[in-house]
Amino acid sequence: MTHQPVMHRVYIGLGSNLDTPLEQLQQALQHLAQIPQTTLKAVSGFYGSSAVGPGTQPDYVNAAAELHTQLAAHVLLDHLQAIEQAQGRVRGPQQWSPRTLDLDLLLYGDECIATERLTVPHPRMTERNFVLQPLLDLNADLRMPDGRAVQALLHQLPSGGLWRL
Ligand code: A4P
Ligand code: MG
Repeated sequence: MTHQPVMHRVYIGLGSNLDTPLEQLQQALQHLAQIPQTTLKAVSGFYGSSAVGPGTQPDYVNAAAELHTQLAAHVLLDHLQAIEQAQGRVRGPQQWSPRTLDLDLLLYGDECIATERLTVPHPRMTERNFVLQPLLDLNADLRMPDGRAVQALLHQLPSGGLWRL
């Protein structure tokens, strides 16, 4: 008997606000395309965004990518973190500090995951226009696992601090 591999549709949020952010994202997309058992299907537009976080920080560049993968969510997270490391991410003591590259696993099919290492959907995505707008570029009909439309969630957020590059 042959087993059909299970393919998961996954959305990744990309962000950078250090060391030529646009180039960081372009390099990250090349790395995403090389993850085993995974296909990079589509990439959103690139957006500039005002930093959410402590102190005065450089603006971010944000985007989103759609992957199709056979990897388990935690294995995919291992790959995302390896890419962050390869691109010089230094994890400071403070959350939301500036970074060369942040790769967030936003959605993994319709699954809800809550482990020590991984929370999916990403817990802050619905509060962030710099996450939701790129997702809508990829799929205007996208819904959260609980059925809420991403388009409607974006309409509820303030629209400032985000511009198309
Ligand atoms: N982790 C749990 N769930 C996930 C997930 N779904 N995807 C864990 C990725 N990682 C997940 O992340 C901390 C830990 O979260 C990881 O070890 C992983 O096991 P991190 O990347 O080391 O730390 P962080 O990114 O500083 O913290 P956090 O809380 O993930 O921050 P966010 O929510 O990612 O926010 N402003 C603008 N304009 N644009 C941005 O992109 N990004 C952030 C980071 C803040 N402000 C921003 C932006
Ligand atoms: Mg993060």
